[in-house]
Amino acid sequence: MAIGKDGRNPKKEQMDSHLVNNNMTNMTTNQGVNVHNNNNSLKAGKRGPTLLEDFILREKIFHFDHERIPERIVHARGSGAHGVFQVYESLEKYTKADFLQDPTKETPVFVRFSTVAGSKGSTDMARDARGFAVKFYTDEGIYDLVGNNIPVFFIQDAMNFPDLVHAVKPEADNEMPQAASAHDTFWDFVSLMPESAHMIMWAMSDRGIPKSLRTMEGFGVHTFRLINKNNESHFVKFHWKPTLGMQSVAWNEAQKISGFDSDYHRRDLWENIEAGNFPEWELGLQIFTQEQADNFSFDVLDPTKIIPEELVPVQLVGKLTLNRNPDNFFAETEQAAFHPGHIVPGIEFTSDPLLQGRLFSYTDTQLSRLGSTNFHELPINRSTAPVHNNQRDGHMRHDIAKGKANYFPNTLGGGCPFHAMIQGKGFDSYPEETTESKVRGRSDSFADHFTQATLFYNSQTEPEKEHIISAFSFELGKINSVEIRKRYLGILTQVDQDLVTKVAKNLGLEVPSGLAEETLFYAKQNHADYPITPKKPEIEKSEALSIEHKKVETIKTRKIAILVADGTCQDSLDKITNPLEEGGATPVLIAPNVGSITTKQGNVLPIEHSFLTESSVLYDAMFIPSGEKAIELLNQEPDTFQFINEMYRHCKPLAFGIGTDTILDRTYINKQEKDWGVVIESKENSLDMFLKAVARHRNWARETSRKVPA
Ligand code: HDE
Repeated sequence: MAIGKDGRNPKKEQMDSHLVNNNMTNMTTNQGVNVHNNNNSLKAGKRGPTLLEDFILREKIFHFDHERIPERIVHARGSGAHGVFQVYESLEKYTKADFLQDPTKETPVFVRFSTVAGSKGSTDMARDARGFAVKFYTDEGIYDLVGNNIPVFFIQDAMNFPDLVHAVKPEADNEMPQAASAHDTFWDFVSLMPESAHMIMWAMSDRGIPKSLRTMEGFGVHTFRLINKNNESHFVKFHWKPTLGMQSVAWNEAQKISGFDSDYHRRDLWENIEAGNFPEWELGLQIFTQEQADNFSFDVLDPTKIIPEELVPVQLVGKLTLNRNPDNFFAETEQAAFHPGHIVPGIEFTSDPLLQGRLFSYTDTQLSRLGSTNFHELPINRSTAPVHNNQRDGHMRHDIAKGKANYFPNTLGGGCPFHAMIQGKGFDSYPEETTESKVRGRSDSFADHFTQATLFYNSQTEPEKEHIISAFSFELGKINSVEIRKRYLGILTQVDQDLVTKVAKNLGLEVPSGLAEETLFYAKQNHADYPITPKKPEIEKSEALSIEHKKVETIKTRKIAILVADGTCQDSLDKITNPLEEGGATPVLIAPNVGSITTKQGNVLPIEHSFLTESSVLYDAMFIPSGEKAIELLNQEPDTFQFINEMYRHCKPLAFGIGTDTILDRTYINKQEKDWGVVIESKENSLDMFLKAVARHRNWARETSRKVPA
């Protein structure tokens, strides 16, 4: 059933059977009646009233009136793609899950990425966590790994989820702001919930503004279990590691991208898949035992904690490749229904109280969104493994169940469908012991809220720390309540002294002596002895937590703006664009206007992008080729300087061909300063220097050494 050696993809075949192609067809009503005039309604005379009997008009308007369904309450804004997953080696030692056994087997997948807080039409570039939901169509049924790009969560118990979401969504009275956490209700809530401190550190870091969906990590967040054939259990944390490494943008850039192209991430994903640059992630597992878990300084059931990679290394066990865009956004991406409770034999839950709450929510929410308990029959949600049971009827039932016997046990249906009786088949829950009394409360092993927030901060490079300081200063600076600002500074006093001092300075406030009274009041409701003395952490720093430390230097799929005009020198242009293309980057010509330019050598080059339609923030690097006339023309364009200065401000590589000094001298760039990201063509190795700079990408040092306005 999974993709076989013959290349057949059962999920694609299943979906293809629902495709509708209008090519060379007559227009019909939904009842299949041919329509001969789709422009005019039926009237009593050409200037008379429309007739109620016009069933063609009525049907068309009726359908249109109901085209919208409710958007997801969270993760409304999303983009999806199809692909495959393949394991490197059998994981039978740990799990009996069929799709993790055979390295020759490809399992079809559908992945949906999302922001969390914004509405369906909101910007991709909000500072937010990103959803990373993977649906595996396995031979044993659907497995959904519904994760985020941040490995921890704001809260520890599902009970707080509706409050968290109410607080971060636009405010209740005026529905502002859209897709942003920089407002009073959010910071009011998190300032009273110190358990959110660790996740807030991640959200305020560059992880909150990924460059693309292709360059972010994914995490299952909770601790899950893997169960093998002998019914032995190991704990597991799931990771997705992008093969292009992680990349993020600068906050000033993110805000501008939102204006220039609010579909920035969606477009990037779509265009790269269309171009054959298939995004890839390796599946990473942190596998550990009960004994290891018992000895950690934190509780593995607490979703606000990571397991540092130094304690349990991430084993890379397989690859996810996205290789096909959906045919129809609504039918596939919008109607996809994920659920952490969709598991297959060999993978199980733990008692993480956040996960337990999720197990109710995800089926329930599909009812208000998709309108029927039969949402599993929609093509994107259908299992490729056969489905047989006695669940029947309901709105929009598609399957036509044969026979009389719709109950179990029965004899009239020959006892079918049977229990899966063959040993090892069928889902059988791991017999975890549960002996404690019922209690509405929280374990004190969840009470250390700051050690890992500090670990995260300590693990960042200096520029990354500066970005976190700026992000807090921006977000807290945007809120109206000074009381809330002060209260949040109280939380930061527990994370890092330098961090709180710098943020307080930016807010014009004193550093408080510790947690605010209100914070303590609420925290004590969960832990009477709050704040507790934390256990000594195993490590103080983890390089895996820093994007800069883990970045992969590559020019693959980078977009390079080439500023050209009539008279651009073709040789100078080719010298850069050819090696860029060979390395997998995309050079894009940008000129004062669209249409075409004529090069110095007389070639006519088509121009699809101008300063009017493009902005520097949509590109990774830029180059201005030689050519006297072109340089003169570009010198007359104020946008040339806006483009260069902004590129420079966002710490990206810039290269200048011979003779471009008259442009360079009018920018904020100082030619005398040493900067590996500014390459002025003069030496033999300029090309190599530029390619290397594009691969290294951001010279964050500029943010402190040479601040420029743009
Ligand atoms: Fe979700 N979450 N969530 N969540 N979540 C939804 O389900 C919920 C949580 C995540 O692309 C909803 O179908 C509760 C953690 C993703 O369609 C809803 C709690 C993580 C997506 C819901 C959490 C996630 C959702 C809204 C706390 C990371 C988008 C629409 C108890 C591991 C999936 C929907 C997609 C979507 C509930 C916490 C990830 C309402 C109650 C932690 C990626 O059911």
